[in-house]
Amino acid sequence: MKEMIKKQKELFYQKLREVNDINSLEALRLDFLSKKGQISALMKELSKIPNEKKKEYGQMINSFKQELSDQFEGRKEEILNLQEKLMIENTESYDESLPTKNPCGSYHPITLVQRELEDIFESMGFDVEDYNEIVDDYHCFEALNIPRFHPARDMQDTYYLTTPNQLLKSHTSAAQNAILRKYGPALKESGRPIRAVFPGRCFRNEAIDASHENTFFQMEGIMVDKDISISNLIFFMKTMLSEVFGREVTVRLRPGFFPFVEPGFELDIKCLICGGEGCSSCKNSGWLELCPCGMIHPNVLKHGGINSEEDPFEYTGFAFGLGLTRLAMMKYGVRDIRAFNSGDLGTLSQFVSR
Ligand code: FA5
Repeated sequence: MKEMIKKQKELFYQKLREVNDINSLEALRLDFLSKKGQISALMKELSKIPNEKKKEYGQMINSFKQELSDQFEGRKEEILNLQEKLMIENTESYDESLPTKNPCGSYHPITLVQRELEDIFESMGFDVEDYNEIVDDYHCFEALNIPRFHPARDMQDTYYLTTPNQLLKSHTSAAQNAILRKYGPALKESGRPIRAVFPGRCFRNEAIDASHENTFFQMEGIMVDKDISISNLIFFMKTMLSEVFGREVTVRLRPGFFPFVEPGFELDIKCLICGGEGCSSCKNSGWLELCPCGMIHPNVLKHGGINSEEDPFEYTGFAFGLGLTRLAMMKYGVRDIRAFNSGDLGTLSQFVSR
C-alpha cells in the first residue's frame, strides 16, 4: 500500500510540473480527486488490506488527498497570475502621456471673477478681507445707519436665525464696521489710507428670476482718507470695470438711496447679453444694476470709530457693493443667474480666466 501511494505521488508531481493552463490543471484534478480518480482507487484498495493496518494507511491516503488539494490551489493561483501578467505585457499597452479619461476639476466662474477682481484691487493698493456669513443685527444694519424698524430694512428680505440678533449676511456691507475698526488705527497713527475689498456670499429671501438668486456673491470695497471725493470713487469704478472686461463698457450713474451712503448712486452696466436691446437677463430694460456706491455716511464712520463728534468730517470715504454674480453673468455671457448654483458641470466647467 505504501508503495502504491508513493508511486501515485510521484506520478502526480510529474504531471503537475507539465501543467501550464487552467484546463489541463482541471483535467489533472479530476484524474486524482474525482469519484473515479486515483484517490478513490486507493481507498478501494484499502478494503483489501488487514484491519490492523487500515487506520495507518487510511490516514496516509487522507493526508495525500489534502496535499493534492493544496497543490491544486497553489498551482491555480500561479497560473492565473501568470496569465494576467502575460495579458498586461502583450495586449494592455498604454501611453502614460495621453490625457486621462477622468476630467479634472475646474474653478467656478464666480471664483475666477472674484480672483481677477482681487488682483485688480490689490494692484491698486487694496487689502483683501474675508468676513462671516452669519452676522449680527448691529453689523448688518445698525452700524450702517439702518436703525431697528427703519423702512430701509425692507429692501432686503432677510433670513433671521432662531438665535436672537443673528442672521445670514444679506449684503457684504455688513463687514464695513469691522474693516473700519481694523484699519482705523493705522489711518490715524500713520496716515495709511483704508483701502479694502471684501467679497462674500449673501443671502436674501428673493423671488428668483434670471437675474435674482437667494444666494449670490457681492464684493464690497471701501476707501477712507482725508479729502476722498466722488471723483476718486468714479476713477476706481471705471478702472475696475475696464480691467475686468478688458474693454470699455457703457455704464450709467444715477441717484440711489442707501442709508449708509450720502450721496448714493446706482451704477448700471449696459446689458452685454442683448447689447441694450432688452432681454430677460436685464428685465427688458437694457441695463443691469451692478454696483451701487456712494460716499460713506458720517454716521457709519462714527460707528466705525473713524471720526469724532467734534470733527465728523475729518476723514471721508467711498464704498461700493459690486454684484459679483451679475458681473460673472455679463463677463461670461450667462443669460440666467440660476446656472451658477445649478451644479451643472457641463455649464460651469467651461470658463477660464483670461
Ligand atoms: C446692497 O446690497 C448694498 N449693500 C450695496 C452698497 C454698498 C451700496 C456700498 C452703497 C455702498 P443692493 O441690494 O442693490 O445693494 O445689491 C448690490 C448689488 O448686488 C446689486 O446691484 C446686484 O448686482 C447684486 N444683487 C442684489 N441682489 C441680488 C440677487 N438677489 N441676486 C443676484 N445679485 C443681486
